[in-house]
Amino acid sequence: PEFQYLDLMSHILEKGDKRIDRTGVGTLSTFGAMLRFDLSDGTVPILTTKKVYWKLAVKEMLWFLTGETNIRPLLQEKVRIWTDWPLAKYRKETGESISQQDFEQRIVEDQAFALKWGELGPVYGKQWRRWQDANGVEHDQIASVIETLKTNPSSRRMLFHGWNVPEIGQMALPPCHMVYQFHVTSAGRLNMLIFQRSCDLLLGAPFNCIGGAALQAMVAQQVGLQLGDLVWMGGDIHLYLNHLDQAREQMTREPRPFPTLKLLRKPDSIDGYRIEDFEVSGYDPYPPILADVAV
Ligand code: THF
Repeated sequence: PEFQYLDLMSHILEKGDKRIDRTGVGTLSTFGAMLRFDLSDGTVPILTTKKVYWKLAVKEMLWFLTGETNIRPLLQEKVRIWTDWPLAKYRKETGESISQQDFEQRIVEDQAFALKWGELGPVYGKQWRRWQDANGVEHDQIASVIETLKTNPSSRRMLFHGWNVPEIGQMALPPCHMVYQFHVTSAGRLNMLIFQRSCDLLLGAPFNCIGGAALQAMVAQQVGLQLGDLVWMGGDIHLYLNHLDQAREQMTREPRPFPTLKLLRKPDSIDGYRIEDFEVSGYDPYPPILADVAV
């Protein structure tokens, strides 16, 4: 299972197309690939060839589900993976060379500052829970998917989408993992597919797969289905040029079995989950691999 990820990494290292990207860092990239994880045995795709802070990824998913688009609730939960974009904007617009830590502290302590500087625009949470149509009516795509899974599970229309064309320009970053589609087998297993248009294979993909698996587990529990496959599909999949040594290091490591994930409680709705409800067992990773995120 983890070999799929490492194979993709090795393919990009060997055959990746070298280009300058939006961030100016440069990437080796390939276009179009799929990973498939069978979750039916209770396993969860948390990479073992480096330590992945899986709680950060689950907390990020819970934050998306609240419909929030401000980084303040993330920082209150000690999740710092979204700070770079508001921080870059703050530094650019004020000319201040504030440290990441000081910026984060101000976001947490000063609500007015957070409102002004912690906002990412109408990103994931907004589109998932409150997609606004031309008449101003809001659509809760998550609630719709859950409703259809309960009432018409053979539907081929069970998906939610983050790519809201007229609002792309207001987003700090347009959605990378942009479509989630659900599918129920005749045996009552819930499959889920993530389509990701752009993927930072070293730093992003491990998080995106964990967040996806957590979402799939929550939805399955809510609608009373067993877990099936998590299918991840990528468009532009890349290794940043300052991640190549890390990728080579990771590929020298022999994968261990994936850990298992258990939900300890069944909340009344998809909105009731907390990080304490997620129990991961048997996670025995290699040491962390440090890398800078391209902004
Ligand atoms: N932009 C880029 N260039 N890469 C991404 O992965 C990415 N995301 C989100 C939005 N834009 C992106 C942000 N998600 C980390 C993980 C996920 C991120 C951003 C950063 C990261 O640095 N992870 C470290 C540890 C972090 C920590 O301990 O706080 C790691 O080693 O995993 C992909 O959705």
